[in-house]
Amino acid sequence: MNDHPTSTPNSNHDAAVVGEMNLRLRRSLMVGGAAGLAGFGGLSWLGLGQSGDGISAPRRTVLRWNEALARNLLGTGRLAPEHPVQAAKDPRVNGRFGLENDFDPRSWKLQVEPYGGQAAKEFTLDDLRSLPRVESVTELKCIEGWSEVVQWAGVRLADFATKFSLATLDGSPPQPGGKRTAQYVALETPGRSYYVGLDMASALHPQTILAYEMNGAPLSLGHGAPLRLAIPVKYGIKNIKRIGLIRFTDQRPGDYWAERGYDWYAGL
Ligand SMILES: Nc1nc2c(c(=O)[nH]1)N[C@H]1C(S)=C(S)[C@@H](COP(=O)(O)O)O[C@H]1N2
Ligand SMILES: [Mo]
Repeated sequence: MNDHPTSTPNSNHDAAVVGEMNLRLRRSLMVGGAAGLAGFGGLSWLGLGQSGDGISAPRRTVLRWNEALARNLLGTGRLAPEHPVQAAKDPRVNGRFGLENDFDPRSWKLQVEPYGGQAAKEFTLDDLRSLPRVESVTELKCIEGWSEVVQWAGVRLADFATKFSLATLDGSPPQPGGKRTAQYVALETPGRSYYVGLDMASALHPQTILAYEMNGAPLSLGHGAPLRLAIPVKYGIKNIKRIGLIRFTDQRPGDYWAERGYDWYAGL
């Protein structure tokens, strides 16, 4: 498996990537803003001004519009396109935050902090392999402008959470938006050099996979061995490699790239 480094974690790289991301974010906000205003008959509507919550009316509309868009994409039955397995290729190794340190996959265990302050749990790769295996061939889309079709194999994050009662207070199956279900999932590399936060609807999406194989082979270290996230309803930045910890929580988790100017949601 090709494993050549294409990005080095240094400040020049950081600055370049943040610059590019800010540009894209500004563009997407402009598009969102225009669409939000169009629905209200154009700029004359700007005159409506403030309402009680201190957010100006046009801005509030954009927020609502973004929420509505997210709900549409995540509504029941909305899947990211699946591709024929023949279309799958090895993506470049992109992003090595949290992969720098010496690491022995054999002594790795997945740490989990279940919802509602239940005792922390540990899982081995065999624990994960004992759950139903799913395969999915989806596009990995990097915000830097490239994408690749990749075949993933592993276990649905939803199946994992359900089987071990990780995301609800009473052991019931998790429901996004449900009263007893955690609102967010935090995922971190061992040592937390890289970390992502997910809304529950995206985390429980049927194509969101804790992956231990890529393109028919165990993950290489560069692609996140022994376990990474494949989440095709999000950009590449959320597809965290080398997961060390998963936490189910109502506190919106920190997110490496969101803290560097990029959109926290990062959905497609
Ligand atoms: N631990 C970790 N995971 C990460 C990153 C990273 O820097 N560190 N980069 C992300 C980004 S920006 C992308 S596009 C994908 C790339 O996955 P790949 O290297 O398997 O192609 O990994 C994501 N997961
Ligand atoms: Mo990326």
